[in-house]
Amino acid sequence: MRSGGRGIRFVVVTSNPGKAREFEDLFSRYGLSFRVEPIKTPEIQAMDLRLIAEESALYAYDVLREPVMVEDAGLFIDALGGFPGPFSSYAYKTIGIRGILKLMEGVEDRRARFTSVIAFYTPMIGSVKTFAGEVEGYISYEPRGSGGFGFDPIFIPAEGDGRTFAELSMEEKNRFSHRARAARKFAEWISSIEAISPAYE
Ligand code: ITT
Repeated sequence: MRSGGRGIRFVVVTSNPGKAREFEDLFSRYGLSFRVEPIKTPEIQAMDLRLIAEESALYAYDVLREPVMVEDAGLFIDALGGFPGPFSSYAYKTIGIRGILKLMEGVEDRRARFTSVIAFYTPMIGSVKTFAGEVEGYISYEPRGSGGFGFDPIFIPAEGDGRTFAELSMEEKNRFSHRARAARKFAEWISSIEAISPAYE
């Protein structure tokens, strides 16, 4: 449980502890008031991360009846036509990192990007609000590093120094990751809500 003073109190709903840790670090700079609920929200089958995140937020609100924030993220690989993209969670659980590297064998074009869409909902704001973030990079030829989670050992951010996300500290990853970019937009917005509507809480 975190408590702070800015914006409205909300719940970060994610079953992924790696994500939760990154959000805690990212939001700590904003003094937001939130807690994490390790609930797995069902993900609808859709090609659009925004749509998936919106539906997950509505589901999470139905369960918790408090302001909720969820995130849907995905790894999009150019040479694979954007796969695994919205199916990243499924691909990670089934073929995993090794399977992705296998699909990339002999492929020279290693370009890829991570996308994050954060969706926030409470009935007071009317409809679900979303915030997106992206980071460009490359798929490595072998897994490297033990930090982070998911596909981090095979993703080399273009803005970095050649290390994979899993070779960076969380603080380094949080400087320019897809999640950091979406989280900063969300944090700025939710911090400002109080200013617009002081009676909001
Ligand atoms: P929740 O939906 O409960 O939040 P999840 O792990 O299923 O947890 P996503 O559907 O958003 O989350 O993520 C899809 C997959 O993409 C996830 O399983 C990871 O393997 C991968 N992924 C997402 N963000 C990542 C990141 O920052 N680094 C590495 N892999 C990531």
